[in-house]
Amino acid sequence: MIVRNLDEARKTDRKVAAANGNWDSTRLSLADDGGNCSFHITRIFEGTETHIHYKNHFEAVYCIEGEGEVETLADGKIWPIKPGDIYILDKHDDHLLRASKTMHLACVFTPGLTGHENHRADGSYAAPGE
Ligand code: 9YT
Repeated sequence: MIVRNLDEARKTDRKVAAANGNWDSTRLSLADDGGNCSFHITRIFEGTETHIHYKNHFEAVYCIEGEGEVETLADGKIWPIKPGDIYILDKHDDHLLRASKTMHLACVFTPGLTGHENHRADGSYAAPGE
């Protein structure tokens, strides 16, 4: 059994900030917990646009608070996101994430992140062992 608290975790290196200042992410559960997934609470800051392309991971993203949109680059489609919505990158979708009001998101990655991954120039995270 493992129990962690978001406010406590935010005071530790479980909280990772984007190099460009667009978001922070508190990684409440990581690969070393053994679940083949990781679970994060991410804040996407108001007025930002972030290019994301998780070539090596599956991600499901549930919106708790805030407002924004996802643009899938393969088809130019805009997906408005509000509290209660989940979006699932089932095709490793290359996309832009924009927040019009700071978004609080619960994110699950498979395979799980190991801890300090930050976006590379192509919007991806390294695969495990890379
Ligand atoms: C929604 C999204 O992927 N935002 C970027 C940060 C990521 N959720 C993470 O590393 O936790």
